[in-house]
Amino acid sequence: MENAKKRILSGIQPSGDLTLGSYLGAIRNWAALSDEYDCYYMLADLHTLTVRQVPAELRRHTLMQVAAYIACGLDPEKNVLFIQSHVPAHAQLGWVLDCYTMFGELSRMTQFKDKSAKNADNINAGLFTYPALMAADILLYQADLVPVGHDQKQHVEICRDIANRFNGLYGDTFKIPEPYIPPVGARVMSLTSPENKMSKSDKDPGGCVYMLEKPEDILRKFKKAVTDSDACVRFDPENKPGVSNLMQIYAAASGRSFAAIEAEFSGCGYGDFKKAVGEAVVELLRPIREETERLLADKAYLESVYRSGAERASRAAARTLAKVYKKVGLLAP
Ligand code: ATP
Ligand code: LTN
Repeated sequence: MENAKKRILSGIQPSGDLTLGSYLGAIRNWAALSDEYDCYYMLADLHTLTVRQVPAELRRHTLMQVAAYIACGLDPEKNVLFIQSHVPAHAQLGWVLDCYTMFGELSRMTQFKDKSAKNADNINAGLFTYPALMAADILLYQADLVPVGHDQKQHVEICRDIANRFNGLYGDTFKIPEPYIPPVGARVMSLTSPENKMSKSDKDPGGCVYMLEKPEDILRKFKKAVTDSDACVRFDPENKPGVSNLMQIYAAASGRSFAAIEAEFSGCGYGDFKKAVGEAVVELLRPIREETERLLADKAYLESVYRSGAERASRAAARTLAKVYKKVGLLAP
């Protein structure tokens, strides 16, 4: 067998500055998987075009995200790090899969409903067919596992449905992937509106902690985080969403259990608790920020990483695309 390791693919859109949610919900878990699996981690830049981007900002975010991936511990030798638009097979398979994805199933996607409500003046076809392109991302690499946060589970499920439909029509073509949702950090919520996910495109930057943010700004945001009026540090997401979110963040940043956190702050006000969470996050992010800044000063190195990533990814993707083109009856060039 060519490669006995199971394969992983995942990606993040370079649609803004990465957040604590991107780190705890995604990248940190990716790094932990790189020894055991054959990993492909991409920057989903084509997906960002579903929402209007400022071109120069998109370029800046993309480069910064390459640096951040490496700074978070993704070794470019052990992992294939690449930019989606550098591997044309994504757009090519995306088109084919558009034709095997139903209007009805796309209409049920929560992210489509959320994003069309937020961008009512730009409900474009790409926003609607987004999951078919994401399915192409995954299926091109015959991925076994797709590590994502909770909000992306539905997209992995539709990817499985599309793959099963295609396999049913043409025989075994795609590996059916499984979502992999990490137990800790799968849902980091906004600090100002804890019922919403912390999201890099959030209009309220106060709710969001950015991975490259200065320590004093991080501490200030935690100080202002929304809690409740009962002054008791207890895990109860239903009735105490703000405090429970802070506990999840603290648990993920410090490795402490919820019971240990409750004991540590029993009888204290929220002030001490928020300060401790803020400080733990500052220490968690400090080495990442410093390393990202160092890498951003070395553009030639970053370029060599994403170029070699695109070459390696293209080789794997080309095999699946050729198989699909042949199966659907496109004449070989
Ligand atoms: P956007 O605001 O552009 O939609 P986002 O910040 O919500 O972006 P994505 O790029 O959609 O983040 O997500 C990248 C990965 O990180 C996905 O696997 C997603 O599930 C995970 N992720 C993002 N935000 C969080 C969060 N707040 N908690 C846990 N996981 C998250
Ligand atoms: N839709 C994802 C980003 C994404 C992705 C993927 C994740 C694009 N393609 C393939 C996993 C696998 C998002 O918005 N977070």
